[in-house]
Amino acid sequence: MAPYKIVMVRHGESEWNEKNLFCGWFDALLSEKGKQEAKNAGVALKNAEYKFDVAYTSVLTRAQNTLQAILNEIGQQDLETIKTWRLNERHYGGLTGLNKAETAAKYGDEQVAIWRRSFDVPPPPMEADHQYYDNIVKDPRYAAGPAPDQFPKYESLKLTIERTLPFWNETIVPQIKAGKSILIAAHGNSLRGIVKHLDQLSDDQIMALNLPTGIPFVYTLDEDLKPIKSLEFLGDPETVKKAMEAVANQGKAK
Ligand code: DG2
Repeated sequence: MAPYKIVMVRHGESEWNEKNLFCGWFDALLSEKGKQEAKNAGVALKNAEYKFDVAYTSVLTRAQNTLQAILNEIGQQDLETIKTWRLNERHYGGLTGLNKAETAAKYGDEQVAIWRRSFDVPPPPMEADHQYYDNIVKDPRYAAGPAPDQFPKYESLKLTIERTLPFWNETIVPQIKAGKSILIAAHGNSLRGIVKHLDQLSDDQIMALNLPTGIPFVYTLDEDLKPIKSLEFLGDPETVKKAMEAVANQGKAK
């Protein structure tokens, strides 16, 4: 049945992306621009005549609403959808809620680049007195997991991959191999983890990848799930390039 195709998309711009705040597991909603980006993602998939058998998303509203907007556009409103915390954004720990540019002004561009893009240096932990600690830890959507003793207080990309990949391997891969057409709507860093795995990128190479909001991308995979084509965006290359640069620049002091 190979080659297989799988489509992924980072959610549209969130209200916290718009304000340039570290978001992580905080449940920010889509901004007006983000809603439009999600709709546009659906139009791009419709124009490319995509239909899906199953969709996967995180338990966070910005990813779910992006997925729903896409499904509405392609006429698959009722598509089977599996939601899991394992596709959540990486947990930004004590940085959650801080402005990225202001944090760079305080700690330096280099330190913020390490927090945002290093493979295994985590952000500082979210302590129990953090403004958003209860909001996240006591959220009933996490009753089904992660277990309290495994509930993250922070995550590096490495730690994010350690909880995303089991879901990829155990749930998504069998569906790909069964020939199912799959759409994943998730987050900048949970998707960077999947890209790193698929393309076997080194810990250094993955640092340079910044995924834009709301632009779907396609992987074409051989029978061993090795990429034949990687990261093919359904968008104008110049727009994609500018959107990626804009994401990279969010962590720089203005
Ligand atoms: C962003 C990613 O996550 O931030 O948590 O602030 O994809 O859910 O908007 P998303 C956040 P960066 O790692 O790009 O700073």
